[in-house]
Amino acid sequence: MSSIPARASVVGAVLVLAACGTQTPSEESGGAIAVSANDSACEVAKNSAAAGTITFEVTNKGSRVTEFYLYAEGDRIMGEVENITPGLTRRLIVEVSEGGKYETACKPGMQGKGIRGDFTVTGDAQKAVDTDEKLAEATQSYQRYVNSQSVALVDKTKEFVEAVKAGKVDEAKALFPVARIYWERIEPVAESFGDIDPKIDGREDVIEEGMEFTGYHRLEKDLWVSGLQPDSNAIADQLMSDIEDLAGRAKTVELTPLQLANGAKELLDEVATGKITGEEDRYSHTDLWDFRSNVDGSQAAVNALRPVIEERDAELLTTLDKQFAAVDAVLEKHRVGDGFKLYTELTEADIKEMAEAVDALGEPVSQVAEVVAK
Ligand SMILES: [Cu+2]
Repeated sequence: MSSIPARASVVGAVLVLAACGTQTPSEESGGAIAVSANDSACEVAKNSAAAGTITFEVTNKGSRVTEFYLYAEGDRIMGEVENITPGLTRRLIVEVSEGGKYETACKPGMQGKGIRGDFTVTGDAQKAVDTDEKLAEATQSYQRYVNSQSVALVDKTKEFVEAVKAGKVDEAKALFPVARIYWERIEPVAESFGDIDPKIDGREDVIEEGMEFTGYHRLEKDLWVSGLQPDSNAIADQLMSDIEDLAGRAKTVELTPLQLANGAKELLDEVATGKITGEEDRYSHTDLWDFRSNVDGSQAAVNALRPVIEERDAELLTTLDKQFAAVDAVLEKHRVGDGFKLYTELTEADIKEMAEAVDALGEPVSQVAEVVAK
């Protein structure tokens, strides 16, 4: 998850993700809206835009890693770019077909609610999926993926939660990374629903943000560090109901093709900031399971868009396939049986190699949104 401080700088794995600010804004979009972000300000050059495809070009002029978000009501994420390191410019392309009130946010240090600003979208626009059959098919195909993953997520989380509640610690520990596979594959979808993500996947750091520490990672801490607590069962029940809530909403979610493209990139940013650093599963060290799942989810979104990318930029598709295969090769080196080595068993060289492969994949994946918005 992304609203929680990620230790982007530990173990020397500071990743400089490829800048996509070198590309020129598409003519049709009437140019990008410049966003100047620093450690205490988030200046958005225009606070309104016509409905349709909206492009933001975010430059981090501060000293901390930042993120940029466009929110709809209820903090539903319309789009986000993460991991914007100081000096970097990155673009966010979103499709907003409904006029109304939205909010922009920069999150210096990648934490908290961020520096918010009002953003108005005027008029209404036709949805891309209503005018382009290939884009419509892409979103339907991804929708099927989300549905199948949510079904497995509910099943596996139920097994995990039952083991916790029965006090079967070893069984619960074995099920923890398995249940999370389905969660990590579709996490950007959860983020599009608003505040559900921190409840399910927040780290202990959420306490500093005034939230309760619940969900998978709270149970992870109980299982690996503190032992089951008097309220572990209640936390387990809550996790189960949050997951069921998510799965229910996932059935009817309507994603735009750009959300697929942005989600594919977000998942890789999650790998860079959360998994390669060992930050996410800090008690169990099962980060490579999450890593694998984030890459799977990213590839599923790219695969759904495949016919569109192939038609518009066949060369990009070749590069994507090559870089996904390269990440697979690096990751599979650390496979042990059905699972993976623990994060603590990796050498610095292993981590560096993984970071570089993810970095090299992030570059072409960040171009998918440009191609989809064409
Ligand atoms: Cu996560």
